[in-house]
Amino acid sequence: MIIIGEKINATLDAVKTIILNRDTKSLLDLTQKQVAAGADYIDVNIGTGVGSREDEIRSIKWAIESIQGQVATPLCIDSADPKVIAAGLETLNAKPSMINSAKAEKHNLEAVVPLAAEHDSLLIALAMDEDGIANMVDGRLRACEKICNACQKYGIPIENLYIDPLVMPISTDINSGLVTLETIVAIKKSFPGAKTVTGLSNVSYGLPQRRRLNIAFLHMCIFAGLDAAIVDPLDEELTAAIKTGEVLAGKDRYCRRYMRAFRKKSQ
Ligand code: THG
Repeated sequence: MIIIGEKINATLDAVKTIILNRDTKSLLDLTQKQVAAGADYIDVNIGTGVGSREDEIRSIKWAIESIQGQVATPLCIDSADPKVIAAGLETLNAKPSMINSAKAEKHNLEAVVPLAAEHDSLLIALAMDEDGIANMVDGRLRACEKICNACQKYGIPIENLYIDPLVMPISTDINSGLVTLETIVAIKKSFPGAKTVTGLSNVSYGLPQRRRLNIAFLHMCIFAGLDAAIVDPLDEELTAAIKTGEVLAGKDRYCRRYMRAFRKKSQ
């Protein structure tokens, strides 16, 4: 499982303050903690929701300039605005990198997929199109097909594509979790080589004891074939759950990672 550390996200008040104050030290601290905890990529989302596109472009440039050079771990540029993604990619001088995200809307695909090709970046794409997020698996798969076609058109190897099946709260639609799980299975079957990624925590929105649900859902997603997750790598329960889920699903040869993580620890 590829772990994408989610903690640099300007929707969180503390992170918003770091970005608005250009607090390089705290930004690096947040990055380095996630790296030490085992993050494979660091998601960088600087959209504070208060400023203009130009503000966001300045912020993404600052964040990437501050981090790269100090940290070898690759970055995942998280923005819905292709112009902000482009500015981030231009600032990045390290490879590989990851774009988060494109979606299956024609204009968005035409803007974002070529950026992944140009910068030889991995690409996260959301299983939603002009009609939004489909309630059922077949609708989400149609969005995936548009994404795969665009990748083919612009020469993105399918192995570089990470499709997000999208997760909606089960508190508003009890079938939400199931649809995500079935979409993961269907993506792996219909688009061989394509990878899957998701943020988990939406599933438990509005319910008590969210962490329990997130971890149970993580295990189900691993069984369904999830390749990467956008999570808090500092959450030890969750990172332990990745190890237990992967070893049980036959994804940890000789139980090696499980043994390394738990051998010396007490029950
Ligand atoms: N898919 C893709 N990208 C994504 C998401 C996704 N990027 C953003 C998001 N979802 C993943 N990132 C975060 C970052 C922080 C938190 C959750 C997801 C977080 N949430 C706390 C919680 O859930 O309890 C607190 C929320 C708050 O205080 O506002 O910390 O799904 N491709």
